[in-house]
Amino acid sequence: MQCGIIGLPQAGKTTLFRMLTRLPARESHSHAGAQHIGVVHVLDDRLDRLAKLFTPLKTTYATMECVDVAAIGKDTLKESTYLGNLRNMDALAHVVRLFPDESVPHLKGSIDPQRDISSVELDLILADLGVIENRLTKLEKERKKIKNPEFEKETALLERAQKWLETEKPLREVEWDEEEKKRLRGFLFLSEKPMLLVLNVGEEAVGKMAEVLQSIGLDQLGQHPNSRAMVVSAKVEAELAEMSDAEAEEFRKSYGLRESGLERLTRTINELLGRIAFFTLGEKECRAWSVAKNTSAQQAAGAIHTDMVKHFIRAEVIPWDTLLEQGGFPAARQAGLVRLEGKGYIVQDGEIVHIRHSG
Ligand SMILES: Nc1nc2c(ncn2[C@@H]2O[C@H](COP(=O)(O)OP(=O)(O)O)[C@@H](O)[C@H]2O)c(=O)[nH]1
Ligand SMILES: [Mg+2]
Repeated sequence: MQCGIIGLPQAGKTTLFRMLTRLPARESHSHAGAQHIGVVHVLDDRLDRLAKLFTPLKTTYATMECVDVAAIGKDTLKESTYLGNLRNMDALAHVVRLFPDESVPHLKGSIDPQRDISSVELDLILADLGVIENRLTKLEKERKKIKNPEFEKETALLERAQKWLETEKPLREVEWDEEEKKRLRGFLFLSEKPMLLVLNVGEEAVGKMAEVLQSIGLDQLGQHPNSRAMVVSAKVEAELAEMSDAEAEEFRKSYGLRESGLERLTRTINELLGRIAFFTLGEKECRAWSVAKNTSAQQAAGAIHTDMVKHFIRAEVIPWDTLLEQGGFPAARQAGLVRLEGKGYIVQDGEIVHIRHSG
């Protein structure tokens, strides 16, 4: 899973990236193709609580990759490496500047989140329109040479997408059927990717999600498909990342925050991408695994180790909170709360799944 951090210059992308990956400061981008890739741990309170029962040697969170791409703009969008990097992302996180700070100049001279959101969105839309135009031109030539119903279908679909984009709306808002989705997948359209708006606010607005969203007319965003928004102060989060856990928690409470920015961001992206987590627990390692929704027990075994798919016998399954209530496996087994499931069982978010396998 890869999430690309995009946005205008000086919006706080690199600050956010460093906070997420806990990497020290590094020099800025030399050219538009350059990007920093970092591994982000998907912190999970459920796993922390389970680990307390098992006191394992190691606790391993699921991970995702975040990529700090260069600032988006007319020039960068013409570079094929830059576009290629963006196209390969599973989701995009757009860092929007809301923090006022005289010492940090804004590219467009003023703080106007709605303008910046539309502007970045428009860049994505224009890049997609370019792809569609090229393909339609080629298709037209092909259609003159040979008759193929596939070409007709593709043309109709692309023309529909084109019309939509020309109204300056992103493709992620269109409801496609399964066949259309399949056809579109190969184009890696930028405006089709799930989008998280990361509203980077000043210290005074931390913890005021509803007010901030309302002030910029985004309170309806929750109803848009494939989009989410979160309010964060990259600067405050960067400070929090430097503190001890106890200190950070105290500090966070004073802002009325329950979770760190890292937790909120990874959780929201997983929601956007339809990912769930299951756990494996032992004395050596307690671990969270990230899989797509509707993953079967057998496929889940494959996430752990490819050999386990072939040798899958059954899975022992119990929800994380049930196991916690029981205080461990022996009691849970005795109470008959550990289920045995076959290979077709669909794993649910937060379940502990132990695979029984041969060989
Ligand atoms: N006051 C304030 N400054 C910030 C915040 N986030 C980033 N900055 C500053 O804004 C400047 C640009 O940040 P950076 O992360 O490099 O932006 P990028 O160009 O989007 O990667 C840096 O000087 C940061 O210290 C914030 O939340 N509050
Ligand atoms: Mg940067």
